[in-house]
Amino acid sequence: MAFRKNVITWEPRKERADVLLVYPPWVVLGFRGRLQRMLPPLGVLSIASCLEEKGFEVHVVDCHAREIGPDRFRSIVRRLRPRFVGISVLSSHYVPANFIAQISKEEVPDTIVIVGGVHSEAHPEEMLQNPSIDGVCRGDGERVMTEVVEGMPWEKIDGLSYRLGETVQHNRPRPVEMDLDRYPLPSYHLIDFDDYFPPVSSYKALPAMNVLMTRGCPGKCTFCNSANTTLRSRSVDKLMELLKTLRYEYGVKQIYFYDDTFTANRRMVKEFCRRMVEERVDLSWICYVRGDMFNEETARMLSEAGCHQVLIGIESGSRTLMEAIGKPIQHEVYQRTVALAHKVNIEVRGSFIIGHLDETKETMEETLQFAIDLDLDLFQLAIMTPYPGTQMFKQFKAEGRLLHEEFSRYGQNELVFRLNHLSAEQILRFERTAFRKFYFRPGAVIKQFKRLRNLHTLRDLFTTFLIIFFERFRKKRNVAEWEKWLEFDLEAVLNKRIRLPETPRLTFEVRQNVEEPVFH
Ligand code: B12
Ligand code: SF4
Repeated sequence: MAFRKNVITWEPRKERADVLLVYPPWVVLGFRGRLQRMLPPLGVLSIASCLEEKGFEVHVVDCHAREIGPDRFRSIVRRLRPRFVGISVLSSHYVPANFIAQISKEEVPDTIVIVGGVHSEAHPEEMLQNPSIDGVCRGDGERVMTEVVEGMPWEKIDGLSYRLGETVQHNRPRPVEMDLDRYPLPSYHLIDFDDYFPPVSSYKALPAMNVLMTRGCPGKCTFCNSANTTLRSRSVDKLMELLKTLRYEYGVKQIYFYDDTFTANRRMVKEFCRRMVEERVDLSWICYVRGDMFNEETARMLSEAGCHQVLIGIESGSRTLMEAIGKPIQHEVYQRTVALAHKVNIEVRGSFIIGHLDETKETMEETLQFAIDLDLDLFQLAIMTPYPGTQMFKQFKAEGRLLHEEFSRYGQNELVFRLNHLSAEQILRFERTAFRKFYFRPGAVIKQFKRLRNLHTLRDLFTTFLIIFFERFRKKRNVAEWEKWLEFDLEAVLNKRIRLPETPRLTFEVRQNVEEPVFH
């Protein structure tokens, strides 16, 4: 059976393209970054589909996945001459995103540049200090971007921030869209599936693609942008339609659910799993779950419907530290969850964080020991990073704990704030040895060999080994061109007369259903 293959040319169909949507590169990769591979940016594809529904010509450039440097990006903009450029910004994209805006304006001076995404909406004033950025979208971008491109007067666009002289105008917040079916399905046809690959050890079959059923999370974790954001979802009907398109038109065999907490809405999960079984959609899939949102019934349903791995943010082995970050889930709950998953042949990837404010040598050892005792299949370790938009960022900034605000270095592989008891060196040293201690135990080695299913998993295992032991592996790429993204002298272009707010903003202020607008 021949499946659909998208061919991306970046040639405008008319004299100039209507919209260019850009996903910036995340350049500071470091040790863990080299293990991280990407699936498409779903926010960008969702905005694209809303614009296409209105008849606009949209192009997507994923600088990260395609490893596009500034020179190549410049030539793409020159060719497309877009009327509008939209840029998605996470904190780690901060410098390249500003550079992308500047290149776009240099090449097409009359283009309108809008940015969105969790970093921009937490720091709209900072983004608007760059004269090449015209507007900031706060919250979902589907409607905001469409209204901008349709030419609606800016003062009428809810959720938009922009410059008025040297002040920043924040329009009213846009009510959170509760029914995600009101957004068309993402425009997967705008990307080349060959550019994407799921993370190491996260798939059973290939090709793989990512999908969202819900957005938002009821959790209250102080380090997470999704904390307290309103949970909303697509209908199971629409989700099934999407999965069948990916399976039977594109030949996708593996799905990676990007929902913050896939099992948060039990009723939907039940309905979805029932439909997967009844309609015999042969896809294997994985999802994120919260340790305390998983019971025996859920485990069984997920497994029958094709789920073969769950990723759980366990975070720490220390109860005190867990309480401090707003995730007071007991050890016993995690033990039960892992056992339930294993009982139905679902693998568990446990994700942990070290470098908590009150971390000590003992608590780091507790964390590693807890991971080992849980008998996890896969182990992930990150260094605590307070991201803009989180409670933790707000608190640490107020306490003067942040060592710097160079957001390109907020990649969870270095320490960016002052701890109470340990130095950065102590954290990094522990991080290096933790991987070896976890994976090079006889039980863990046997587990990894048992996981080998095909050439891909063998290659994954080999790559991981090289990185853990030699830290030498580097993807083939034009490194010099790629690293040029960070050479941009952002400070030189920023207009510092635009004042920044005294208190940092929180993500849930824009992603939570609130009666009173918070942004005025
Ligand atoms: C899946 C996921 C991943 C995947 C894939 C990421 C990807 N590029 O899609 C993987 C595992 C690879 C990953 C990696 C990382 N991730 Co991640 N990830 C997520 C997660 C759980 C879902 C992303 C998603 O698909 N969201 C759903 C879409 C629909 O929402 P969205 O992207 O925000 O887009 C909407 C709006 O923001 C807005 N919008 C976005 N862009 C634009 C552009 C314009 C023009 C407009 C108008 C609007 C707009 O409109 C969109 C549609 O409504 C989010 C949490 C979350 N819920 O978003 C964390 C999250 C984005 N990740 C985060 C982090 C920190 C990282 C890493 C740095 C971690 C690390 N060191 O490994 C890397 C960075 C990778 C990178 N640079 O892309 C943080 C970002 C924090 C921050 N302030 O930057 C988040 C928010 C989680 C958290 N800690 O709270 N991640
Ligand atoms: S860490 Fe997980 S559970 Fe906590 S708020 Fe974020 S997505 Fe929700």
